[in-house]
Amino acid sequence: MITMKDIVREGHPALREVSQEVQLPLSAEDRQTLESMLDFLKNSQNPETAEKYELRSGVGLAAPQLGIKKRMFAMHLTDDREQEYSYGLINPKIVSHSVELTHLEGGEGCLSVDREVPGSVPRYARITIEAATLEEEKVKLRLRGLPAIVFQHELDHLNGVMFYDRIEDYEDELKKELPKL
Ligand code: K2U
Ligand code: NI
Repeated sequence: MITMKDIVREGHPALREVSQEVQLPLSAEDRQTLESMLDFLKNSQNPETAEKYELRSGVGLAAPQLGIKKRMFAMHLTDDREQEYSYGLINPKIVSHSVELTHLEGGEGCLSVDREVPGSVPRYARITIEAATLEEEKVKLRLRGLPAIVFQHELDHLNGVMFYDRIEDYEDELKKELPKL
C-alpha cells in the first residue's frame, strides 16, 4: 500500500527528469505499481483511510513521484458534472488542445511539494488525449475543467516539470526548489 513516505519530495532527481515510455504489454511489476497508485488516490479520498494512514488527498499521482521514471500516472476524480475519471494511464499524450487557457482557482498544490506556492498555473482549457489504460486498451478522451487540469499536472511530472515552473507572474526566488538535502 502506498503511503506518503513512498512519495518523493522536491529535490529528488526523478521529479526533474524526463520519464521513459512504458513497454507494452505491461509487465506484472508495472501493472502492480500503477494499480497501487490508483488505490492510493482512492484511499486518500476516503476520510477514514486518509486519517488512519495520514494520507494527503490527491486526484492524481505520477510514477516519478515514487521515484519511478516511467511514463504512467493515475487519476481519480469526479468533475462538476458528476462524471467519474478513474484511470491508470500509460504513455499518455496530448494530441490536440484549445488555444483558450484556464487555471484552478486558488492555484495548484502537489503531493511532492510540502509548501504553499501561490499563483495561477495556466493550463489548456480543453485537451484531447491518447493513452493506454490498465486494461491495455488505447483510449482517446476529450477533457475539460478539473480532469484537463489534473491530466496536464500529471503529464508535466513525466517531463520533469513542476506546477510552479508555469506560474508566470511570480517572483523567481520563491519558485526555486528547497535546497538539496
Ligand atoms: O501530482 C500531484 O502531486 C497530485 C496533485 C495533483 C493536482 C494538483 C493541483 C491541480 C491538479 C492536480 C494532488 O491531487 S493535489 C490535491 C488536489 C486535490 C483536489 C484538487 C486539486 C488538487
Ligand atoms: Ni504534483
